[in-house]
Amino acid sequence: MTIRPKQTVLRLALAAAGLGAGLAPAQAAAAAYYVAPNGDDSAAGTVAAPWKSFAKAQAVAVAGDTVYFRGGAYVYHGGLNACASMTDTVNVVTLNKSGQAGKPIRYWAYPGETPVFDFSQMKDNCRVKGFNVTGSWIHLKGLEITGAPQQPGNLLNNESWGVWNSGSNNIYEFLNTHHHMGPGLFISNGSNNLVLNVDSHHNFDPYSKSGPGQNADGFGVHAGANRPGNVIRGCRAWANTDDGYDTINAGSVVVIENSWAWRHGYYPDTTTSIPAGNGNGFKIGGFGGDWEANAPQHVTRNNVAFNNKANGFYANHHPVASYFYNNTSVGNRADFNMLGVDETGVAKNLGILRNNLAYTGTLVSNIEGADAANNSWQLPVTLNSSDFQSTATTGWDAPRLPDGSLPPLPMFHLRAGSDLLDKGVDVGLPYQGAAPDLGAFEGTTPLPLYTDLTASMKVTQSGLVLDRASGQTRGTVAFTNMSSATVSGILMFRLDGLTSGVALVNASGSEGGAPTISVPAASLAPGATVTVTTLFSNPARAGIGYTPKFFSGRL
Ligand SMILES: [Ca+2]
Ligand SMILES: [Ca+2]
Ligand SMILES: [Ca+2]
Repeated sequence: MTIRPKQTVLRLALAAAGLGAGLAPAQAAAAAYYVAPNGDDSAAGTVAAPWKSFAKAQAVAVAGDTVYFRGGAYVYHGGLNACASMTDTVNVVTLNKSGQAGKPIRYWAYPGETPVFDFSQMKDNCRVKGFNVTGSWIHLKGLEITGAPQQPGNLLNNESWGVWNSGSNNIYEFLNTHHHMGPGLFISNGSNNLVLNVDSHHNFDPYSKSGPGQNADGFGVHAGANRPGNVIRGCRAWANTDDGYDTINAGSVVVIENSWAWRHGYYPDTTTSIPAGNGNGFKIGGFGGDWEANAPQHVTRNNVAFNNKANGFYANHHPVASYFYNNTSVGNRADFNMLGVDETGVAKNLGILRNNLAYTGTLVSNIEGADAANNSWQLPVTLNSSDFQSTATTGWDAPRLPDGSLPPLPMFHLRAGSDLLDKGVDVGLPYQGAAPDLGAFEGTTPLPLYTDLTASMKVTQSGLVLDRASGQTRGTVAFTNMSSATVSGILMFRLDGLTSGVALVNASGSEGGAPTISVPAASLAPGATVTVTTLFSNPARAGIGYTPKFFSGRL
């Protein structure tokens, strides 16, 4: 039997007296509204009586407000407008109402739940924008977005889009955008947009007129001149048929950092090349081979690309040298390809490369003449698997941490004793020790590879008891191994989504904002139980809720 614990709230029978005393005088408080798949747009929009549609939420919410979407499927069968022709575009969720500076309109997943916006059932016979964000100061967080379709038999268009943006100052955070017939997230225009901790994967446009797979990038940023400040950070792109990240035709600087890209240019989840799919991890700039004046020097740093069909990092005929700092590129056809173009349209190698690490595959291509120094291929270092804590190319799609940040994985982190340590030069990025290391990850702190074994555990939580003397609340959580295999390694209990204001007093560590407790057992045989004590401080006397997760880690 497998028991998967859900969010559990253990409520204490505490008097609510005193709550609210001492609050500041009434001010124009931001409102919170709620939407649920089984809601009703004529309801009050409260947690008890949620609305049903995004459109209703947008009609009511104003700058500073937050709309929470409950978990479950929001399935769309048509767009807001009809296809005027087979080459028209229909929008499904249009966000055209802006927030204000410091007061965005937030459309967030309800804590601990996953709302899924599913466009795959649409039959509109033209292009589709799943999310059409034309407003500004909008913050989307925690949403899963999938299935923006093309229609079989209509080969008159190129891509549809999962999320399409033309506004500014928007935040796209902790989204999972996937299985679109076109890019997962596409910044067509606008400035100062932040794409933070977003996953974009398995996007494949089979019915594009330019060829199947030619247009499905994980992320595209293509805003024109005078559109500064677009940033991609902490993102992952994989198994998209075209490129992972693409900034072709971007007329302003795009910063891409702390992001990963793998397995582009193939039919998703295969190593079968899709001929029209370009297959670069990071395609940085370019204007279709043309030289253009005032081209931006993009910034690409602390990223990882591996096992892409074409290049890990590619200058794509860009007219000026972009910055490539502290990237790790492994097993690509060229790990770094700096093919640029000069004013006369002749190929010229362009790029400013420092502290990059290229390992296996073709290390460099079109590098002669580029401004490259202190990269692994230029230094008297010896690269082999013993430089790394792990060279695994699977497991990179591990679940994100509760706050949306990337999972801490050991892959391509350096091992103590590696000759790649401190071999870099100072490029203004933080570093440890005498000098920056080569590659995307600084330092040698060992990272366990954790496996989530929660599904194998029966979890039994006791009631919580308040100790009036200490003011602390005590409980126990018992984990019973329901699988037929012994569980061993570094056993860890993580409390995801702990109620705000509540602290775990006896935490032994934390990950991504979630406290952890070391499980007091070296192994757990089938049927065996281990009991962990929890101790909370709860000054606001809220109900204490969290999702228990059980992990086994290996160094
Ligand atoms: Ca592309
Ligand atoms: Ca070495
Ligand atoms: Ca260092």
